[in-house]
Amino acid sequence: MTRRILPFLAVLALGFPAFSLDWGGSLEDDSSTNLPLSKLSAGSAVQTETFRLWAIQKFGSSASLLAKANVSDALSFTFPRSVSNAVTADLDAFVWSSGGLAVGRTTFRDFGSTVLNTTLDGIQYSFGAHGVDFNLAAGSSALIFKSGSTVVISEADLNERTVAEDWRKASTLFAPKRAMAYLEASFTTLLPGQTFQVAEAAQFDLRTDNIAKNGGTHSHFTPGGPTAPVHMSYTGLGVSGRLSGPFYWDLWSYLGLGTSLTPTGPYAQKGFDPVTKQPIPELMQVWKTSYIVNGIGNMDLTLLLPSLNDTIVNLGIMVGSWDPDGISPDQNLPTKPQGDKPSLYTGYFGISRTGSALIFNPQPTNLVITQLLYSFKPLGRSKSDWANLQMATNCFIFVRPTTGPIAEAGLDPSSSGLYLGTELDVSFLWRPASDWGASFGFGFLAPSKAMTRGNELRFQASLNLSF
Ligand SMILES: [Ca+2]
Repeated sequence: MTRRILPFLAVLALGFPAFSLDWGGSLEDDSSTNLPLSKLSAGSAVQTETFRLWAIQKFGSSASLLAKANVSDALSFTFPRSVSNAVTADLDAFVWSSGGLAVGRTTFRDFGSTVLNTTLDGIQYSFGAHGVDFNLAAGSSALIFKSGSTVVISEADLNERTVAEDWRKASTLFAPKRAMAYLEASFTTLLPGQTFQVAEAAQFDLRTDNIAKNGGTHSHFTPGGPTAPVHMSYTGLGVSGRLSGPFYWDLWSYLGLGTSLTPTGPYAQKGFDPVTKQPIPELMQVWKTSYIVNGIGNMDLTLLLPSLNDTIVNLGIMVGSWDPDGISPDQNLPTKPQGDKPSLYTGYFGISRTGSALIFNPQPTNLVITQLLYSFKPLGRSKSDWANLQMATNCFIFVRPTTGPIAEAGLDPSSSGLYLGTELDVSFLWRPASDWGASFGFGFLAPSKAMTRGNELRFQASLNLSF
């Protein structure tokens, strides 16, 4: 619900004139409890309070400036009695838009919302010509807080996340800087009811400090040395639309090509010679250019029955490519055996990370994730506020196409099982009025014997108040 009466404080904070400014906010309490059933004492709980504020200022008939910010406090409990607290704040949007042009901070998404789905500062422009809709975007992650960034590609991204944020030290707040670009063309008139899409998404590592260079030396034993840059380009194709009657489909895939560096050549085990008692000198390895070829494919079949209590049934299958040696560019591991030939990386990773299950959310690397969703409004015909209670059941089945590793801990390395587990999530969402809503959900994960983790249960409840 929006408010047009503007309190004095918000005028000061945002500096906008009071007329034609719309603003609102929300307070959300979210509690979740994770319980490994074989060892309840290893359970954990998180209670998060999030305060969101948004404002939109209109200029004339088509231009507007939108600002969105959030402050969040997460209180984590690990049984039996360890408590930690983390406060984060972020500017989620600050974007001026007019017609098809948007300039500023906003969400950048590819047509499958999987390879690229993150907040960036930049420019987006969409326009249509001769039955083709174009969407062009370019942005930078240089000023995005790492706490809110979904981009984890290189070793530098992982290292940055281990550095505690300190508000007095700007360098600890931001994720490694990157430039990203996205081009998309949608053809809507080739076949009736069908949209064909081609897209190109790219990201370039723009770090200058502590970055490895082709031919540079690498010490296997000294941490904190230069790490490899990762540059990627993804080319996508998609088709979506109505198949027949209430049946819809959405099919897309991406081929990723990129470059990185791998430490190559032999290195001595650092230590002492047992005979001479002298330290064995470390042989430095040499960084060499290495290549990345990966891919992801997705198919969704959807049944939409709005007249039958808003029933939605969706079958989704996502497949991500794998790597026979399981090494990814974020590890910067030397070639095995320690030869001169740099690694070829073939496991899937996107520009941003993805996930949708409540408990088990591995990146789709060396995985086939099958998802069956059934959603409806059980009391949809009721005349009361309960009419918009929505229930959604999600079943996920995780299978790896090869016996190699996946992009998630908890796999038994000695197991050759391909089936990894099933998760069932059930959620209820109720928004009786525009200014408040509540949700409750639970998930049950049953991993297979190929996983070292046992059955897990998770509960999640949230209450949202809008003003
Ligand atoms: Ca490889």
